[in-house]
Amino acid sequence: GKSDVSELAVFGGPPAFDTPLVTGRPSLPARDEALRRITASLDGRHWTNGGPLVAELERRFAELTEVRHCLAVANGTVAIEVLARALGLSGEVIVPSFTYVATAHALQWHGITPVFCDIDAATGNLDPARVRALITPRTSAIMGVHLWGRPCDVPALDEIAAEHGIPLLFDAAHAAGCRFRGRPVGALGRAATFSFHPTKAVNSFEGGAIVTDDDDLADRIRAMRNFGNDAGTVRGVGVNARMNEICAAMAITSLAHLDEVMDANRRNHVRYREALADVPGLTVRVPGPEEFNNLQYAVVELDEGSRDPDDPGGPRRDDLLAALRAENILAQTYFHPGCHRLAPYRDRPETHAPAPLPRTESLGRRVLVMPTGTAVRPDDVDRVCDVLRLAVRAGGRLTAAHADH
Ligand code: T4K
Repeated sequence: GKSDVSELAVFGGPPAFDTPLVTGRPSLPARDEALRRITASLDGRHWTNGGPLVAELERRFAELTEVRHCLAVANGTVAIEVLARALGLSGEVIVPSFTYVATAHALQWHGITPVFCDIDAATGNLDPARVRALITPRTSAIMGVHLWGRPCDVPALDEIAAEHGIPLLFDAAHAAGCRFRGRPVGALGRAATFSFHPTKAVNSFEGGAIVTDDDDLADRIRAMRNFGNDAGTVRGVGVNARMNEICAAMAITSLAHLDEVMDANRRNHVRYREALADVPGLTVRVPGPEEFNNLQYAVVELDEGSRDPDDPGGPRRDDLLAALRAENILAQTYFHPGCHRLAPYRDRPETHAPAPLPRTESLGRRVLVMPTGTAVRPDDVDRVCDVLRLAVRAGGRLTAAHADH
């Protein structure tokens, strides 16, 4: 690993990695097992429309999530869309701005206004006090995001939803395998949606799921993802939001090896924490006391002071990001600058004017989401941390250097 600031690629040294070390590289813990299931499906010639593998995936995921129903769909975005339609949501839904834009677009796509709510900086999740302040007669639901797998403050959000007689929903895209007070996060709220995108702990090329204990809601979702048709019973309008069998084969295999992926994530997370413990101004975000986190997101946070653009000495996130990328370390800045700053929301005051979002904006400027997963080895993590340590030590010189790039 690098040991002197002058070795940094941003100052002309050779990059730490010859090929890009990527945040989001999918884990593939059991390639041959996946291929066996895929081959069997090809030979079985039942490739979608309620095939045996989707049924098996739904059974396994419902069991893992300790819910009565799991409805597998094409991806985590359409999962939110179908859930919103099945619940008949309209008007406004309160969501965090500090999330991936899919959460907002899935609602906006159906004419529902996402009302962006600020977060509790300590958790990155919806701040219940801010949620309460944003409820209007047009609010039809609250959708929390278990951001980076960290469960929301469910009891507080539940109380607000109950007071107003509206459903509490969760976008649990990051949180497969995560638990809150011992319970799987999918069992919390009226319903939850998951993503099985390659960047997630459970992946299926493309895929998603909606989980709920509500029998009638499950029936409506089962029909709506299949043109309104639930095994011959037509229940009105629907679309094709189905998951195909090949994706189900991948999801089943990924789910069967989720513990291995979480173990690899944990090994890397421990390494990030140990290797960065002595680096001033950086903190590796850690799970809360009441949760089990799949650690699919390894998040390094710059302390508040260090983001001051006028502080010549302190490291700034964008400087560290440039230094990392010069080394072929493709850290991400999830989720900066926040959905409320993205088109079309930035030009639509009704989505965020009610309240400024200072904590969303502050956290978004101070986080680096680092490479992890089974494709990243602990000694890769050590080399990444050597670069971070030297980049922080370079301080203001880094700003000057990368400004030239
Ligand atoms: N709700 C939340 C809170 C979400 O975070 C997401 C998705 C959703 C809902 C919607 O679920 P899906 O409809 O996606 O199932 C990536 C993912 O595309 C996105 O699924 C994910 N959240 C988001 C947080 O991350 P980008 O814009 O960063 O994608 P991209 O193409 O830059 O990929 C990220 C990195 O991963 C790249 O550096 C390369 C690497 N990668 C990616 C893919 C797809 C691979 O190495 N192999 C791959 O196959 O959004």
